[in-house]
Amino acid sequence: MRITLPPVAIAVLVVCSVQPAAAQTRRDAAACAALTKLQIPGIALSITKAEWFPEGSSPPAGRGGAPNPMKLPAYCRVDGVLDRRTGADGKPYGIGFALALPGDWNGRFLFQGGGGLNGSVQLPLGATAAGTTPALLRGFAVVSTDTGHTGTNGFDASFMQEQQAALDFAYQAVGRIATLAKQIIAQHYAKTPDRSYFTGCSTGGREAMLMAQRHPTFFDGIISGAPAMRTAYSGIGDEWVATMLNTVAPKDPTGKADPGAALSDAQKKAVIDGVLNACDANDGLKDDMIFNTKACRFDPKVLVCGTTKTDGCLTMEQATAIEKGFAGPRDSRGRQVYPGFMFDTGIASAQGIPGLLHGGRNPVGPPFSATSMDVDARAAAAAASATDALSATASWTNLNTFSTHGGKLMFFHGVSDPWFSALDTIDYYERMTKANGGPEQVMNWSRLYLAPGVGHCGGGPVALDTFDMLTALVDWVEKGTAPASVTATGRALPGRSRPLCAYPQHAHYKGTGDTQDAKNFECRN
Ligand SMILES: [Ca+2]
Repeated sequence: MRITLPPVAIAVLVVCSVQPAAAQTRRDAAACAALTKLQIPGIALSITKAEWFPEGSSPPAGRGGAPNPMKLPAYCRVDGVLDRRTGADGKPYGIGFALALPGDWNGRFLFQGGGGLNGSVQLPLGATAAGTTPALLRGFAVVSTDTGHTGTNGFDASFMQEQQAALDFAYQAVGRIATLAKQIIAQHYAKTPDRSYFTGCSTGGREAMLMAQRHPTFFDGIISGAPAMRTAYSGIGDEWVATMLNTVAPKDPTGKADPGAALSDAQKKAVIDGVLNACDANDGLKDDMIFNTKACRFDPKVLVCGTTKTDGCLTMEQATAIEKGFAGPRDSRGRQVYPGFMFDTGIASAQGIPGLLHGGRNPVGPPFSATSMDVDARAAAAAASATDALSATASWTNLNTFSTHGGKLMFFHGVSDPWFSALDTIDYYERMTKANGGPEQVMNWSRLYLAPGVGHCGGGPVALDTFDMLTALVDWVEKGTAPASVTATGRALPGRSRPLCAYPQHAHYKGTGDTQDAKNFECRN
């Protein structure tokens, strides 16, 4: 029997077939499923899963999940392993990754850098320096990777004993996953990405630098936050501050320092008040935020107890310990082994990795309890560290292929970061600037933004740690609009906004207008 559709039904069918939303969703869900069979010639690739999530799904919270509750757009999540193998230690290895392919793709690719020692595949979202709208929600295709090993937590270093796994973490995996992700994107959308971006903080910030340094044409725009660029040396810098404070901490009967007890809460508060007293107003406004870091000079000795002892006053020994600790370690020839740390409002923070005034705290291990340090021996060990030699990004400064290719590179660093000193990132930025033709040239493609009060990649009691650097980067890459400043807000200070200015400039209050509003501040030298 022949069925003849009435004209109305035909019209409806035609309308349905050109409805972009419905057609798009169906096509993407089917295309998503097809990715399970994806093979790329010459690559040992296993796709373990390709799952379609309709619009409105909630990502998991917690470690590796979303930073805030949010609804995701429709997307395809592809999970896979590159180079699955049995390691020299008999354990299974491979470079795990997850790639989020939005149903409504904006033509851009974003690589989400890792954290700590990696070892797990985090939710591919692209939330770093993206303000309140992660890249996936904007329509970017986003990839994340474990960089070649699985760890029991973010700091499981056992993989370092396996040669290829160590190489993968040090520098190899990110480049390979970048290439692979672009290939999968090209297969899925039948089109290569128009633009490629990389964002990351800490280890992700180091990986961001790796990309600019070792794969100068892979990415058009890169954001590197608080880069873990030479951990053998930052470890010395962290322990140095703790060691100096331990010299004035109470000791147990065996003479061992009680880590973290060097200063009372009242003394920590007195130090913060003293820092604010010396430095807060230098940016034109007393607002508990120190933007003019260059002009900040604080001498802890001003807090030494006088004839009338107050709760927060310091002994001369305590003041000296703080001063020496923050000045950073020097070897016996007087050479600075790691820069010191800046005096800022977050140095007594109890959030996340505790601030430096907490003394014995160690970002990744048991508290430091030593009361002395052989800086020469430690510096020699750092210089001999093969891991540091292979993974560090502090030395390489020639980025002329990257910049000639049109690449833009933005750095950010919290001034109160207790793990990696913002001064070390400033030092790299200045060396890199010098090596690439000076500030006038380099400001055309690379800028550094310091975030006062902000701890390691975020947090802090007086911090504006939410900023949309990703939009600024995209505009710089795609429209040529260089970002003089990026506006920052934060949950710690509702209603307040400030510009983060490109180093060496800082945000300065203009003298009139609402002191909460970023528009009443300007970038000054
Ligand atoms: Ca201020």
